Amino acid sequence: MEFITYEQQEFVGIITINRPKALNALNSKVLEELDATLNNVDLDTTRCLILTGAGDKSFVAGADIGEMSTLTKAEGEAFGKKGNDVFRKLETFPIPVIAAINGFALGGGCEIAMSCDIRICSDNAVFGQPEVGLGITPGFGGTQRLARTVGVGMAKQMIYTGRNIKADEAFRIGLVNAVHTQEELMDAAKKLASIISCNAPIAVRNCKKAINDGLQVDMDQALVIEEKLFGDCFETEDQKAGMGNFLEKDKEKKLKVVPFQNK
Ligand code: DAK
Repeated sequence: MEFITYEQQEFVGIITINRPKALNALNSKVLEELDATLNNVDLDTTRCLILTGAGDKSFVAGADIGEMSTLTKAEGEAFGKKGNDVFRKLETFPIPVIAAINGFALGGGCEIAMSCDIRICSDNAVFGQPEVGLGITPGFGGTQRLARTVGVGMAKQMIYTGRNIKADEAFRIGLVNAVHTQEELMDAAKKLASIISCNAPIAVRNCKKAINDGLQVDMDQALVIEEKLFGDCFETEDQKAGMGNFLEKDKEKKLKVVPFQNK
């Protein structure tokens, strides 16, 4: 692939958007390659993904403004759909995805980060939805996901003003879970991914689905979703081993309940 690299480290897959000369801006090719990369993740051997950008300056500086500038209405719609489809694929991907945000996360960059389950960033990270300054609205889910992530008031302020915020403010408003130095960011992401990967994969997947699906409906329906996914864990090797180890008071095993089945 030209713009995406994929690396597997034990149960963790690391996807890097690799277009540093354009600050990893998302053109059609990047979106297509990202889609293909997700399609090729081996879900039998991968329990968590990390998404990051190449270089030390930018995670993703948005959709490619050069490519977008000449689009017709129909082409703009097709480009928007391509982005929305791949962002939604990330959001609903069966296993957790951690965004390791190593610099600019503007426009589509902020939006792709919000499609991930967990966001951590480096101290030089900058977030924003500058689209109104370009004469467009956030088009890859920004108006929806930012409001759900940081609350309506703060999302409206960021989107209407187009003002960028730095890492410390992103942390304060809950856009990211943690801020690390640039040097420490990837190790922190890998550590988090590794902790997640040591837990029962079926349970982790079902938690992601329960949280995501439950947020779309009212509480009564949400609890039904939770019940189903809770029930789904029973009779799995994970559940038998996890509870069995506890009852046997096998502390060694309790800390590391392996091997888990992955499906
Ligand atoms: N697109 C294309 N190229 C970009 C880019 C971008 N978004 N951001 C940076 N680059 C390129 C620059 O053109 C430059 O290329 P060369 O001139 O070297 O060839 C190179 O990356 C380095 O950038 P700078 O020289 O500008 O670097 P600085 O450190 O001075 O500034 C910056 C960094 C991030 C502050 C600045 O590059 C910047 O403001 N970039 C644009 C950020 C931005 O506005 N991002 C939001 C894009 S709009 C849609 C769906 C989604 C979207 C739209 C429609 N539909 C549903 C249709 C999404 C829209 C967006 O994301």
